[in-house]
Amino acid sequence: MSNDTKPSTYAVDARDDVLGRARVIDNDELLSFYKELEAHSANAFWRRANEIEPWEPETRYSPTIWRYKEMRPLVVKSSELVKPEEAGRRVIVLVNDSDPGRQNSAAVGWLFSGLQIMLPGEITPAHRHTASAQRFIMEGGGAYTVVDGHQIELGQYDYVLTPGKCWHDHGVFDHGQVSIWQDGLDIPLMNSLETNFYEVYPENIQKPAFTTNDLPLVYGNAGLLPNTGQTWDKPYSPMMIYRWKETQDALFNLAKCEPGSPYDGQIVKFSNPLTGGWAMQTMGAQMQMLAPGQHCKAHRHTGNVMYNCAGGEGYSVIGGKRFDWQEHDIFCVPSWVWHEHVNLSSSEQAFLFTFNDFPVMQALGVFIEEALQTNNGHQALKP
Ligand code: GTQ
Repeated sequence: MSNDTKPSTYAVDARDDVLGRARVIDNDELLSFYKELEAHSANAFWRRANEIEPWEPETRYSPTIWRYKEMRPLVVKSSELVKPEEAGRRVIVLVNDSDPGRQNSAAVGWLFSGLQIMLPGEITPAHRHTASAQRFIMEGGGAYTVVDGHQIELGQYDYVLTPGKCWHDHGVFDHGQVSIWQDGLDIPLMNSLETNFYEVYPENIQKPAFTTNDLPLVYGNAGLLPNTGQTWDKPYSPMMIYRWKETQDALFNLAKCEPGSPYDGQIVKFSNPLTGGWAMQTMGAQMQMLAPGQHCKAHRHTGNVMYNCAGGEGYSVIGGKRFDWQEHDIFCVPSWVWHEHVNLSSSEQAFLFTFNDFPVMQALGVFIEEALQTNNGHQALKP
């Protein structure tokens, strides 16, 4: 990890004492050479080489859990203190304390996440940005989003897209209920790439321009695509929303036929029905189901993941530490950290919704995965 104040400039790891790693022993002559370089906005590579090129990914993010019983009252409180029209979006951001600069507000890696609450009759003003967004509906009813003029109704445990550059606004109908969802955005990635633009819509909200729910009605019918000259040329899924009932049915159907993944149990990816790929370009999402009593094996991979428990109770061992979770709890697994999941119930399934930055890793050819080989595939718990 980079740290400019560290006096030693090389080799902290015994593995670095080999040809091909930086092993220069500083002397007075070198130290004054470094000063000379600094005066020219330059540095000697070997002073930082072993940090800049770690043996394996070194995440700066900590595994973190945000428990709903603690978060929900805070989210509700935000709805008493500010209006969404004042806040732009009334969102409580999930912050990873180990992100030192926090300039990107990352919950983990390239992923921003927050909890958004909407009361009956409220709206979030229409806007758009380069960053892509997705939402996992945690509670409520009678809520909707409008994406580029397509109005979509939101139900509990639905997964809904707001691809980058699309106009969007949300609301809850007067007859609806208090609605809370988890937002996930690629803001940290877009800001790091210095590509994030933001625009407000000329009116407070978009007028729905199509039949309500038209996109899922047209494109969301399990393998049945319109053959009526419809052409969809956007780089994201035309379905726009994935309903909980279909997602859950898919997992139960899968479980009738397949043993599932040793690391994830039964797992489905929310995919673009036209391509079979992820639903959006920069972020992916999945739903997994752990069988009663299932204790998965540990693996690790590049890419970052936010979890949201959509039913059941269990725990995950992440980087050797145990995190107990129940419905609505949110936690993260940073890049290249060992993790394994356990369903604590002997009679009920456990469901974990996840979103990730895997599409970026895969597009760049740097999605790397490894299974734990020792201890029968389970981590030793750290005290
Ligand atoms: O509505 O796209 O949680 O722009 C934070 C920033 C949601 C959104 C958030 C956003 C959005």
